[in-house]
Amino acid sequence: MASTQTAVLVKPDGLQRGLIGEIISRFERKGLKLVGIKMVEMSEQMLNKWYAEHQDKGFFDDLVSFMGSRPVVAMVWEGIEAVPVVRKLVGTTLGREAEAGSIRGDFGMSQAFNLIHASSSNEAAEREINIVFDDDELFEYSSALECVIYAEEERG
Ligand code: 3AN
Repeated sequence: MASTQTAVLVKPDGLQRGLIGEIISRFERKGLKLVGIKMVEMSEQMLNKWYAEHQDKGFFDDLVSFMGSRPVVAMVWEGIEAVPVVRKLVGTTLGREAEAGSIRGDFGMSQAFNLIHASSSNEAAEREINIVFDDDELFEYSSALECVIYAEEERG
């Protein structure tokens, strides 16, 4: 099975809450592979592209101004079915209803301040990765752990 990539942003509230290490650690422990990471202040132009599907929603202006208010930590994680795996680890949008054990379920109470963004599809992941990362900021490397994380037939 082929590995795919997904984009994650630890939002300004996640940074303020000191959750960067906790979040990275959860993805590492799951068996996902980190292939890109950087701290970035998202410009209005980047955010308009990033949240294009929400531009008609009432919360759009607040969302863009919140996401641009402080830096975010952007990451690209890789693995088999990385998009749904990461969405599951992140939990549903509203923190106070998110499943216990998920990042939002364990650390969040809010809908607007829900700590983290994760791509919702492979197409969204490709688009989002291109907004934040240049090609030379993404890394291909072999992971020493891969042979114990996946069975041989899964690695293909
Ligand atoms: P998710 O991040 O779970 O995929 P989306 O795509 O529905 O959620 O929403 C994108 C972002 O917009 C959310 N992460 C959240 O910060 C914000 N948002 C969604 N719904 C609301 C709302 N009703 N009020 C304020 N902010 C919202």
